[in-house]
Amino acid sequence: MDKRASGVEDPFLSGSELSKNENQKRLLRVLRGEILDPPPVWLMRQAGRYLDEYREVRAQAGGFLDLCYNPELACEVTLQPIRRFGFDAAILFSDILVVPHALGQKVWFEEGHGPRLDPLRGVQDLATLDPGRMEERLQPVFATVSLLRRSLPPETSLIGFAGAPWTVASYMIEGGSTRDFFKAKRWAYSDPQGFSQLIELLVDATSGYLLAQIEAGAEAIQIFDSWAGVWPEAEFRRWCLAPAREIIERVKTVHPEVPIILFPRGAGPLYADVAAQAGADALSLDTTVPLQWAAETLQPKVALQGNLDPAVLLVGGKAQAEAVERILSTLGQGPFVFNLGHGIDKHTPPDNVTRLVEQIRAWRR
Ligand code: 1CP
Repeated sequence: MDKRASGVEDPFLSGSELSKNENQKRLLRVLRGEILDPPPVWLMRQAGRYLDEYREVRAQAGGFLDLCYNPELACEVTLQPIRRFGFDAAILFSDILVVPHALGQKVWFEEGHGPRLDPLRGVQDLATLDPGRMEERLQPVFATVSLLRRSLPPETSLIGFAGAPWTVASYMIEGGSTRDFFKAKRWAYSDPQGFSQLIELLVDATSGYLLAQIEAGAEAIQIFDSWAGVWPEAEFRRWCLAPAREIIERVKTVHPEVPIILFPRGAGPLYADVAAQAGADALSLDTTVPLQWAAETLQPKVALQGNLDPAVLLVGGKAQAEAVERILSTLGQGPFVFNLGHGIDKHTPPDNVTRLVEQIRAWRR
């Protein structure tokens, strides 16, 4: 039987029987190309400040990086949204910026300002990075992953993640968040050879980091290229698509069984090239990607994930129910994971998330 057309789950398997075989976990089944009815659901940034219980642990941890490097507390905040909402997947609690931090760059988080880094100014600063000690510095993250594998409900998949080279490089060069990416782009346009050394260093670091997460127990991987959408086509292919393809190939060479989700946010029509060329099992769609186009152009090649506007969750009610139904009725006909088009906002009322999960679980094709 064509696995893409297999439809509704076997009604004779109870939840506990399903969980005996982890190949039966609902997220993993969809990432391998099955259509599930209703689709699995998790939300980007599902652990975070919109939850009172997160804010409590966050205050207890000290700094944000202290939370990322404390396996017990990082495990606890990863589990909070699973307990509250029963999502089909948990995503490791960490941040994309632990990679530059573990490479030896100074990284800190300022209340109200987001991330800060001591910026790289050019190719001469690459010598200040120390990839040799990265894995050792990231041991607490791998400890969190193992702890999570032992703590999660048997039906919940564990997603590991990393930032894509371009997105991580942008923070390393800009020294924090930016609107225009001019420092990073100036480097890339004026010294593409030097810039490609940084990207290659990050391809190596990220591949190793993801493989170590898998070895610690991550069952699926998401690569976040949150700022992919700021480049013209040629630079998108060179600095976003090619490095993602390289990382995916390296991870798949060692662990072909672990599905990989790629989030090239803002790629627009280039999502089609990413679907055809990156080697990812699934693409996470940002909020602007047209649903029917994605269903026709992308979904025959890869599973899709997305793409509710996080702002809709601020509002709830009828606006939310209608937006969710549009996504389900279009993308739910193929291999699909319900998610947002970007991270959840800290002002989101948790009750709207409860309604969201109820609506998805009640939906049938
Ligand atoms: O004070 C706090 O509690 C800090 C808020 C916060 C949180 C909850 C930050 C700082 N990072 C995180 C966790 C996080 N970040 C997770 C794991 C939790 C989960 O998803 O449940 C993940 C997957 C990320 C990934 C991340 N960090 C991305 C890619 C996804 C995206 O949203 O685009 C990016 C760009 C970052 C950088 C970063 N770290 C933190 C902030 C506020 C930012 C974004 C800054 C910016 O917009 O430029």
